[in-house]
Amino acid sequence: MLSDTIQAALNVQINEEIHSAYIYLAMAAESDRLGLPGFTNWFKQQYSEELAHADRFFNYILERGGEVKLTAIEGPKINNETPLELFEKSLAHEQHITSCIFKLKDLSRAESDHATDNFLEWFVAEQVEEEAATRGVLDQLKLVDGNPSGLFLIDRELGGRKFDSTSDED
Ligand code: OFO
Repeated sequence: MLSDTIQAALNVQINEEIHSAYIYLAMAAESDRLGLPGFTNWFKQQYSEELAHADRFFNYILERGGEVKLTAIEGPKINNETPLELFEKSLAHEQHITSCIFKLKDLSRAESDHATDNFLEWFVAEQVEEEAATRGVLDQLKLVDGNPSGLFLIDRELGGRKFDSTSDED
């Protein structure tokens, strides 16, 4: 049985994950506007991954006999960004999500909810991966410094990303 406090916090995280998906979907559209199909693909894969994260929280709440309470999703604030800005914002956003996960961890420990604490372990590891992948692309973008040939090569590389929903499982 989930406490009301933990249940509310997990529901907030469903909103955070769908909000993340929404942000990456906006970034995919922005990349398409920039004529970068590989970036568009990368953000679309990221969008799918975030929806899978939301699903994990959804399923966990139900598994614990809790109640899912969905709330309004804030609109993404993406407008006329450069590729570099898109990845700077992505990294800042992932760092925000990491802090959300850490706060949830602290809360589950404070409430002695060992099951939730254990459930969140997957997300702790996932956030390390998400930040590293995003930082990797950001570093490459800084290196090419807007050079069109460099951007072309990065775009080609990002076009190869494919989200594997089965690898998102335990
Ligand atoms: Fe990007 O990890 Fe979920 O939000």
